[in-house]
Amino acid sequence: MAIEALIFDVDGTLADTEEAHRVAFNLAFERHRLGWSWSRAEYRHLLEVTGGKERIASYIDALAVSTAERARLRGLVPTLHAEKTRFYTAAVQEGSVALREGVARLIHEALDAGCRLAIASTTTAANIHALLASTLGPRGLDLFSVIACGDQVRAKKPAPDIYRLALATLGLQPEQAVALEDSVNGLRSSTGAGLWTLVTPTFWTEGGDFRAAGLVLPGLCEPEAPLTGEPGCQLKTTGWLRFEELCTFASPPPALTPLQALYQGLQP
Ligand code: XBP
Ligand code: MG
Repeated sequence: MAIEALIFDVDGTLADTEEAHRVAFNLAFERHRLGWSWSRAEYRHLLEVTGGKERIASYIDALAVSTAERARLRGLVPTLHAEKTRFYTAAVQEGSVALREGVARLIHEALDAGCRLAIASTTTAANIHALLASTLGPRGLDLFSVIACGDQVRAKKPAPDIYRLALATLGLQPEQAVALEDSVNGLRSSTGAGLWTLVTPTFWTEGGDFRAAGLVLPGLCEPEAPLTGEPGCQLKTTGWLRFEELCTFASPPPALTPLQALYQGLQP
């Protein structure tokens, strides 16, 4: 079945955003004089919880504080997260976050081939709009037919809900689309929705159990900076992943019947 849509995760897949998120969280904590500051190592662990509000709440639940203090801190979560989102979108709008290598190229190859684009992300619409506008220009948002994100679903990744919402809104079956992810939570979500998934891990997610992925690559890469050892290791034609080859991975041509194989073998 032909691939009719690419469904992109955002954080870690479209762009390596988690350092900017980490800094924004810490700025919000500082603004509220909480004395919290998430290190890179701590944040890498905290990323096991998807969703910024849920991440702050899980951090609070692990604090050694009284029940009353925990309740007070829990009451701050929406305000803290809104503040964090303001810091994050401001940083993105200043151009501090770039798309990962090969993402813009793959997006335009897919569009040129008549393939639609969608997003399935845990982050907020505000963050996505800021990122697409700052990296793909004022019409960046218009390149995507569907943006499924944040609180649109009750159960966030690794639940499959956000990918199911994206597929339903696209009007497609899982076999007609491909998911692109960076994390184990994301992979569990996309495969839970029945999607063949390409995983391109980052520092924040590398070393995860990606066995359910259809393909794992360090990145999409570019002609001028091809993947080491490619083509020939996993890729067949070029040292960067082209839309056409991605489709052959996700939706391989049907196996030849014995007669077809015989006939093909007879071709000069
Ligand atoms: C990754 C997440 C998000 C971001 C922070 O989302 O889990 O929570 O870490 O963004 P994705 P928010 O599904 O795009 O990988 O604070 O807006 O949640
Ligand atoms: Mg991600």
